[in-house]
Amino acid sequence: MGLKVFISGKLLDQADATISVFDHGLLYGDGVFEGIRTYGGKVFLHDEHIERLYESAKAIRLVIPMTPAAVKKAVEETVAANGIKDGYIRLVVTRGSGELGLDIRKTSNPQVIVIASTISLYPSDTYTKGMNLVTASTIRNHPGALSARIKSLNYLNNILARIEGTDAGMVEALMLNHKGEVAECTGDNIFIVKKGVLKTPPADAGILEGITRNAVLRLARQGGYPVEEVAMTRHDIYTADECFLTGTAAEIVPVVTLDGRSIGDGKPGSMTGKLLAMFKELTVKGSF
Ligand code: PXG
Repeated sequence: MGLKVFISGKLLDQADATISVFDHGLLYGDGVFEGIRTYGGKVFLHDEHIERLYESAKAIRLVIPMTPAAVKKAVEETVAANGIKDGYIRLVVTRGSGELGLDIRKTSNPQVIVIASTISLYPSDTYTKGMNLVTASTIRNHPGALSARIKSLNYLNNILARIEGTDAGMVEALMLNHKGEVAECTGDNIFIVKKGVLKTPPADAGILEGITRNAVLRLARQGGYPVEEVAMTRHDIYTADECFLTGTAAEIVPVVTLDGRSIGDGKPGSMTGKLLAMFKELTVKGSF
């Protein structure tokens, strides 16, 4: 049996869902993607993900050969064809196949791929007890070399940092930017709470501007909580009252230690809990 996978206009059996070894998505990591969740069969913050996909594609001069509305429909059809309720979607657009060489003019047929499946969360005690983090020595890509705001198929920067986290026995790792400031984790954005103010690094700190991050900022502002997008150092995290990560897969996960320093009272914080409750309500609604 297996899954039905959408590739460039067709829903194929998983075994038949293949692309060329000459696709530059494989040869050079040349392409863009989105990781999206479904709750109760509804695609969560669908428009936001589609918008970011097209912005990433624009930044790398990749013309997606479908309209945003058609991509949205393909995602919904793939979710329905697989009977996915609470699941995870991987939406990928590759550069297409071409000659061996970097020239994008010698490629054709960008492939639009939709995989609808499930995702394994962090262990459940991560959510109740909180997560431990270490800072990776691998810094985030210099924004002048490759903007972290592009969700590209080349994740080696993040993978190298994640390996350091894994070696330290952790499920995530903190990444700094080229200025030594806090950027984000390898697949999650980071927030702190200090004296009642919710803080997260700004979009220009060399981070992926996460959809979950933006949703949490919006929920906090709607709830009347003071919010700051501000540069921060590890010292700010060590001395914060609360810390948590956000991401499509992670949702909202409390962080209780960084580099062996206990954050706040070393337990998941109350503002983190409140934001998680608001976020859960939003997942039921499906959009703002
Ligand atoms: N930073 C980075 C580097 C990411 O890759 C986030 C932040 C959070 O962004 P969103 O938009 O998800 O709130 C991400 C997202 C996976 C996987 O398969 C990775 C992400 C999301 C979903 C699945 O490992 N990263």
